[in-house]
Amino acid sequence: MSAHTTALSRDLILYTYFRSSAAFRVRIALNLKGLKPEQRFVHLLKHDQLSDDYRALNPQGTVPLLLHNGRPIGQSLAIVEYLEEIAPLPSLLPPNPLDRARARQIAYGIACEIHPLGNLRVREYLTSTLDHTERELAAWTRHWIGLGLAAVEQLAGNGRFCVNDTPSIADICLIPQLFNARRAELDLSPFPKLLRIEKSAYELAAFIDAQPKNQPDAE
Ligand SMILES: N[C@@H](CCC(=O)N[C@@H](CS)C(=O)NCC(=O)O)C(=O)O
Repeated sequence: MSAHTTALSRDLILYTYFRSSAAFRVRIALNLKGLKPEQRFVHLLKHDQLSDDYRALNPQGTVPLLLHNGRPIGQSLAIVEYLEEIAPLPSLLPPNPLDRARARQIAYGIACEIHPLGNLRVREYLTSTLDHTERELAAWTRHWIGLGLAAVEQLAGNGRFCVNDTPSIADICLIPQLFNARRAELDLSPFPKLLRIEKSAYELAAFIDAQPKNQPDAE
């Protein structure tokens, strides 16, 4: 860690949950930038995210949340873009504007189109309020992840990562979404490019160390 990242890390606190794929994104970004904030754990299944104390920090009641000198920032992609501004290197956005746009297109496609449909509160509403069965829930989950990943398979390039050969915001979103896809037992064989990118990602400590199973609150 450089003197800058050591000093900056001391000012940061990450609210996280090991299995949260949105928090997984931020953990990858922090690792790529060499930042090691204090972590505070929000147990989603115990609904810690809905407590008054937590909602006072993040009215959206979701993880991740980053505190910088006590100032809260919610939404994983807002956090990643903030990290990019306060610790620009290595950049998580490709240098070429068209490549940047593609990286953002993939990232938003995952974070805005795929992920929300499988979120805990959506799942709880489907089963508890609308009385859908676990089987229907599994079909719902696989349907939306599969549809979204099919588009990402088309959008990804032929390099080691989604856009060229360097990890970007696109890979930061893709790798956690593939983790969710595996949990949902989705067949990933129709997505050879995505599997190749996943292999490249897990050659890097930044991605390995951010995995749910490697978190202190993992169960
Ligand atoms: N778009 C948000 C999504 C955050 C989010 O939904 N996080 C999930 C965990 S992956 C969560 O906290 N869910 C709590 C709930 O649904 O009650 C982001 O990117 O930060």
